[in-house]
Amino acid sequence: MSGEKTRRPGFSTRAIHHAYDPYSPPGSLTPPVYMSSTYTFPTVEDGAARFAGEQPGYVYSRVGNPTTVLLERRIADLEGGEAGLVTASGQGATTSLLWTLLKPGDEVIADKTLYGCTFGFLNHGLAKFGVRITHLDMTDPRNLAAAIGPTTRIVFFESPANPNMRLVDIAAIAEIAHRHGARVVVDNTYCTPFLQRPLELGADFVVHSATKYLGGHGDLLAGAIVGPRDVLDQVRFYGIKDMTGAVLSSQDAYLVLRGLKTLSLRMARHCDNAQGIAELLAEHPKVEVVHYPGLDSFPQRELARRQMLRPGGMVACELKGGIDAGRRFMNALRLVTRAVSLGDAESLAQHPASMTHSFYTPEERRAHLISEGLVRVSAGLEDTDDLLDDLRQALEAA
Ligand code: 4LM
Repeated sequence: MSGEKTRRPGFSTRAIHHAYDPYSPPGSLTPPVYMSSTYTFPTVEDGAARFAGEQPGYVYSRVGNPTTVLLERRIADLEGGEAGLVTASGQGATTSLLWTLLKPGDEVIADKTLYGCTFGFLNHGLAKFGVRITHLDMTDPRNLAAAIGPTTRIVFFESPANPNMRLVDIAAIAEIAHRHGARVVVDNTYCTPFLQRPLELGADFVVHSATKYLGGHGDLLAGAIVGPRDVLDQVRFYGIKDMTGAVLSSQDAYLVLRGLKTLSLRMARHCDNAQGIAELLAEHPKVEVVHYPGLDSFPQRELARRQMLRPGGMVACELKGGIDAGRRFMNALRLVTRAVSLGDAESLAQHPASMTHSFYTPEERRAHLISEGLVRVSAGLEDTDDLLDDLRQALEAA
């Protein structure tokens, strides 16, 4: 039509509509869940052509299913990447990608603080097969510039880091890594593409635990990778098909598609609740320190403003009485629920040193900046006042 501009739809619209036509027969408003492990070939020749990649179409759900492919397209679109790939868990995303990209003799440089099982995979998994793992404090990009070498293939980090909320300057790290021919992988689980889009800042790959905010309801495990199509094809046809088999089921893919529809609304509420929680904790006499990018006291506040839309839904703190006070505090919680994981409707509290980061030895936790007394709270979607009342009474009991 004359004069009509084509404007790219906004984030929330794309999270609901991208890559699905509800008018396609039979006119189902929501996308169907394809529950089929395998697909038919009209002739042997057609089957051979599909296996050879010469004919479009599905062959077997370990390498693709229409429901999981829709989710892949939607997550890739939201992250601003060329292609997406979904996996059975966040762990499946990281392992499938790195098994594909690395070989013995390569080096991975990772930030000091990583989710416990990612740390375990690198140091107890990849290292066993001749990949060198180096941990650096990437909050200062100069540390990467000093350490990166000719065998460095991958630079890997989370921002904010789980559980201590340290931020990494994605653009600065990507610039250094690319100068040396290394690829940058960012675990964007804590932010989701609604709050932070690492590919737009120069990263090469994003990985997710879609178990968390993307799914959003604590009822599934899922993961995702976003990046260049040629590499993700290798991850699909080698990393997942042959190495990990970490395939997402179509039913769980459907649930993540459903979760994505409300992602922007939920993230806004998670951020509101986390800000309220962080401010309450910061003012409380029993609290030693609060780590939350939305507080003026947060040392990397300026970087948070630059690369995150809002400060996110995760808060970490330490009580004045150390881990004993932290245990009393967590055991006194009534509404905030004691559990690992994050990004659910329910607010969750956990103790990283004895739970999510117990894969590290106590010495490793010290070296990797994970304090024994740290308490982690995932702000849920409840009414802020109810959460604050619960935290206040638990702090009194601590
Ligand atoms: C937790 N986290 O912290 P699956 N990347 C990040 C994560 O936080 C996690 C994964 C990957 C927690 C689980 C118990 C930054 C998980 C791994 O759990 O495999 O979907 O994601 O509480």
